Amino acid sequence: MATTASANAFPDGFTWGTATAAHQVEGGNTNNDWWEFEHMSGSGCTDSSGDACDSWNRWPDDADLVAELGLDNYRFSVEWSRIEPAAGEISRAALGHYRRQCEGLRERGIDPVVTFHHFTTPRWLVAQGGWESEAAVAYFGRFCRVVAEELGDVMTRACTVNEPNIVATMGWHAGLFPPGKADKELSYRVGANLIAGHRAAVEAIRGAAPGVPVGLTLSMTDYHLAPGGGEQLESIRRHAEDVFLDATAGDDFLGVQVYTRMRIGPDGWAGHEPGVPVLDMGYEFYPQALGNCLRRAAAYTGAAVPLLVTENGIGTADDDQRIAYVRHALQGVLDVIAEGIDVRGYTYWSLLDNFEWAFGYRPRFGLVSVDRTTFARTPKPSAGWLASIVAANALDQ
Ligand code: GCO
Repeated sequence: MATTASANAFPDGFTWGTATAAHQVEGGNTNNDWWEFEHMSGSGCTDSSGDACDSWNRWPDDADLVAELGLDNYRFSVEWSRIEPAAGEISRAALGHYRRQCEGLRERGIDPVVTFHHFTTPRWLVAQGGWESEAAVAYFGRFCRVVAEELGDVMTRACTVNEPNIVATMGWHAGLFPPGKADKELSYRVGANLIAGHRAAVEAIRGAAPGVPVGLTLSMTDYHLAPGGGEQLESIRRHAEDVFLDATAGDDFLGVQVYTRMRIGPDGWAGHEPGVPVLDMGYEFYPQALGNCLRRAAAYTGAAVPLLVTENGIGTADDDQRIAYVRHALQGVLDVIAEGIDVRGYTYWSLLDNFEWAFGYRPRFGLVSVDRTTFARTPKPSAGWLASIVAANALDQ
């Protein structure tokens, strides 16, 4: 890693990006499990994703926004159900759309970072058992090969599966994501299939797009011990993170995605610490979590792969609070780098206020607001603030 010129400067070559996901911004993604779940009574979803941010049509506007922020990369996902609307039936039109998106980003001097699976699974695969079935692994590997063959020469980085731990836990244990089940043992089996899917994706992408760095993007939480929570914390962390960290051996990078802390007591989550602000989604305002999780990822993996922050952000209507959160989180990144941990870049989640899954459109993670009727994009003050940090490649205090 290059050394930094001063205590608040990031290393030369440190990358700066922002991110979205197809189902959260494109609109009209009706052929996947999320669309079905959002319209299922009793699912708990507050909104339909509907038109989302109309980014299927307005992606050039999004690319312009990323360029205006001076960011060097943009992470977005491709929608499996658009590219393969039925088993084995490939839409050349959808592949062409994503290729044009990558080319458009590169024309603006922005590196396309492509996520191959970001929470959504095609309905035809769900009808065959989805990720509860090991058959999903081969289907996903085949899909990844098709996409990598099309985008291999225009994408800069490949993220295989976004937060497989969240997909398994929220869908099959908490029941807040599709298919809305509450079966812990089944969630572990789904997690194992998603891990196999990641391995199949790495092999397929490396075969079709040799030289493109490929890795997993994993949700990590800064777990803190509350009195009597020792055994619980180890068990939760083993199933929620460690088994997935184990699956990254041999990858080109590990994408670390961090939002908050959780206090764990003898009965699991031990609630919020009195006096700590609580955000829209019930998260503690805890930006220190990013540095702590980067330290744990490096320690657990033995720093075997370089780390990238592929998601960090805050769902808040208070843009000043967003700036305070990101400034503190970035200070944690600087501290970790100063300790010798290889962190290659930071990605703010998200470019746009978008469809926040079961929470709908209420949580505002975006640097840019989106009018829900006209889809007009309006950068927030935090966008200009982050742009100034990126331009200086240094923190502002
Ligand atoms: C996730 C997903 C994103 C979320 C973001 C805010 O980490 O859950 O990658 O799709 O929108 O994290 O919750």
